[in-house]
Amino acid sequence: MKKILFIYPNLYAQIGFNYGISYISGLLKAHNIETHLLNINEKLGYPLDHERIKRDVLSIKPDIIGFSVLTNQFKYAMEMASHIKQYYSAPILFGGIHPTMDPHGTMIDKNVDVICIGEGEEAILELLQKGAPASIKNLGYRIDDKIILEPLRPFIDINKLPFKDYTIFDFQQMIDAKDGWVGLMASRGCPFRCTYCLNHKIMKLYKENGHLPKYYLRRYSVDQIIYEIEYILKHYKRVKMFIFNDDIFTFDKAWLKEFSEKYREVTNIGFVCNAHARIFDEDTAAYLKNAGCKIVKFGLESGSNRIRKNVLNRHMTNNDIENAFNIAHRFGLHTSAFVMIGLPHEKKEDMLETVKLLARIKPGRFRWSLFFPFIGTRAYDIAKEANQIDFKKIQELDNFTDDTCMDLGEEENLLVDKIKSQFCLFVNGYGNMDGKEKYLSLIKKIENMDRALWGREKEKIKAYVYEIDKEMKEKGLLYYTVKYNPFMGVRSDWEDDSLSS
Ligand code: B12
Repeated sequence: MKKILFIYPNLYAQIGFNYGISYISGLLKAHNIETHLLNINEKLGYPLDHERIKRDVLSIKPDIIGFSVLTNQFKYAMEMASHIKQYYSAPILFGGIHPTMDPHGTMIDKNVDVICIGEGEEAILELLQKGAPASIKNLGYRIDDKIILEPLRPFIDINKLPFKDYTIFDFQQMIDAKDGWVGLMASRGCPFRCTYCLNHKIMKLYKENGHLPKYYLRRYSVDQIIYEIEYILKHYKRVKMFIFNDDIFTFDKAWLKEFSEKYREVTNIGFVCNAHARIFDEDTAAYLKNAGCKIVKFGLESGSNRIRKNVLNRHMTNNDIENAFNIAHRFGLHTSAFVMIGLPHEKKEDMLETVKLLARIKPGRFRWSLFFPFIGTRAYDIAKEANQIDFKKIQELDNFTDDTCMDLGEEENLLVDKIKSQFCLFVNGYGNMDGKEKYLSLIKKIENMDRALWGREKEKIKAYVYEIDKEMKEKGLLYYTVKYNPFMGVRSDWEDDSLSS
């Protein structure tokens, strides 16, 4: 029986269930292929330990080793591949989003024998059945020094795939490590083409191979998702929350209506999902509320229409955004807003428009990230053309929450650091929140600080803000404060700590 060993580098970043590996493993097992996984994650007890990996590889003796690689993890995948090549000769294959976004960049590394571009289920099955990559669609390989990229096959019919293989992961360990939060995906794809995301690139790649983008957005039937939820609740314990990672869970209203009726019948565990401000109405809010949605998340990304339009290719007005949040709040839904700072071409006034928009819509919580130029995306090209990427720093970052690799100029870089460190303060000060005066006077002081003074004062200011927040809490006034993780601001009137992640 053929045997594959998957390796999933997930180091120094958010713990995650890799849906891609679980779908592929489900299909391979259905074809009597043995699958194994090394989930390299220091938080789950498997740090980057090459000796341990060597012991596992030599005891499993796979016919092929398949890495699932995101861009932030590429450097670790390459490091592991170079170590493995010293003691094991089986072909090494890199699949996942990074090789899809940068196939040639991935093949530069001679330790990578084969790459998979796009969806891997059928390609990897064919490779394990045939034994060599030539003429297998979606694969890339080398002949002598020449890199050959085979054309892409159509998007897979996800409703025909065998059930996901949950057993390849220590899934109960992951549930407990994520405090009972379980990720699900009810669809693949997104109709929008935001420049910082992967979807526009995937659609372009498949279109260049004759596969129309309209076939990209696919959804599982409601019954399939309900079956999966029942499977998880039957086989695993301590599940507190389901989180749908679909780009837009609310895209199809008929589907959502059916889901909202059937979901309540199988569980009263809450769920979290992504919606879209331009396609969010009262029906959608009602279906979510009825189904037991605990948090509905919206991508705002920037409060500047100039940046949204010219840099992010996101066509919505602040009005669209405010309407969506008002509807959600009217239906008693807890909202979450995603925003980014340090965006290409972003100026002080753009960053403050993001702060002011948050202060106006008053989401239940907001989560900020530092723009990361992912290779292969349009936003990467925009940032590169503007000479705003620090290419040394980009290699060092493991996620897009700790630090930025963008260089927007000294004044903007300093403001990015100030807002990143005191996002809640800026929203509290720029909004018509209860204690705005105190917050605003502090903001004005901060805005006038040069980098040296800011560096000296940063920690003192943290302590001072803590004192103001405490006072606000005692008076029962409304303000935002950092909660659950260091890049999330939560409204002070939000009490339900079960929604921690
Ligand atoms: C689910 C999800 C997560 C999950 C799990 C991620 C994972 N797979 O590792 C969690 C919540 C943990 C997560 C965390 C993060 N994520 Co995330 N996440 C997603 C999301 C929403 C869906 C990905 C997915 O599961 N798709 C469905 C599956 C079936 O498709 P797939 O993963 O692409 O797998 C298919 C192919 O790629 C291929 N394939 C995949 N692996 C392999 C392996 C082999 C051997 C082969 C042959 C083929 C193959 O076949 C699979 C089946 O067809 C995407 C957005 C999106 N729409 O894609 C962002 C995304 C993948 N995340 C992203 C990022 C940046 C992160 C974080 C760094 C964010 C942070 N917090 O800082 C962390 C880091 C996690 C890490 N691993 O280090 C970026 C990645 C960009 C890039 N170029 O790398 C994306 C694309 C978001 C974006 N819009 O840019 N994420």
